[in-house]
Amino acid sequence: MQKIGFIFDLDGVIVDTAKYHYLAWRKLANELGFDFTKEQNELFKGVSRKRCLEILLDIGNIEADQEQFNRWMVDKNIDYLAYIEKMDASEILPDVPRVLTYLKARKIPIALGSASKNAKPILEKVGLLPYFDSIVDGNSVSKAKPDPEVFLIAARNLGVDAKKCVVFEDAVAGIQAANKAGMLSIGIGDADILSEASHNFKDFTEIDDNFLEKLLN
Ligand code: B16
Ligand code: MG
Repeated sequence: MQKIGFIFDLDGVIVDTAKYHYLAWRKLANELGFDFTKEQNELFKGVSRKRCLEILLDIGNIEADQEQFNRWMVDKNIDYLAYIEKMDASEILPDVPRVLTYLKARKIPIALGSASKNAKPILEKVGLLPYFDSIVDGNSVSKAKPDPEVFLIAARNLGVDAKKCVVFEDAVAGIQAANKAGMLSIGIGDADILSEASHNFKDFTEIDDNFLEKLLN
C-alpha cells in the first residue's frame, strides 16, 4: 500500500491568527485614514502578505511607490509579531492536538502548508512544532495559493505521492490549490464558502477517528 501524507494549513486551521492579522491591518488602514472591516478581512484569508497590502491599498484608494509599499509591509508585520509573541497552547483550535496525536501514533507523515512567513515561530509558541515532519511556508514558495506549489513541495518533502495527500484548509484559495495538486481537500469552516472541497467540517471536533481511519485505508 502506498504511503499517505497529511498537510495542514496554519491560520484558520491550527490557530485563529486571522484576528491578529485583522488588528494589524486595521491599524495600518486607520493610520492611512480609512477603515478596514472584519468582512473585508475575509478576503485576506490564505492570501500572501504582499497581496493583502495590495488589496488594502485598493480599498483605501491609496497609491504607493515600492519603497513605501515595503515599509508598510514591515510595519504591519511588526504589529502582527507583537500579537503572536503572546500566543500559547490555549490558542490551538479545538481537537487539533487529538487529530495530530492520532496521526503521529500511526507514524503518518505530517507537513505544514501555509502562506505565512511566521509559521514556524507560531508553531513553536503553541508547542506543536514537534508534530511536523516538514514545514512549507511563505518563505519556501515562489507562487501563492491557489497555485499548488506549497502543497506539492510538502508532498515531496514527506516522500509521499501528491495523489496520496490529504489537505486541511480554511481558505478558498487553499482548497483550490489542494485540488490542483490532485490531493484530497478537506474544508475547515463554512461549507458554503468552501464548496469546492471534497469534504467539509466546521472544525476538528466534527472529525472523528472513524473518518480518519477511512482516510488511512
Ligand atoms: P504572514 P495560512 C496566511 O496563512 C493567512 O491566512 C493570511 O491571512 C496571511 O496574509 C498569510 O498567511 C501571510 O502571513 O504575513 O504571516 O506571512 O492560512 O496560509 O496559514
Ligand atoms: Mg488558512
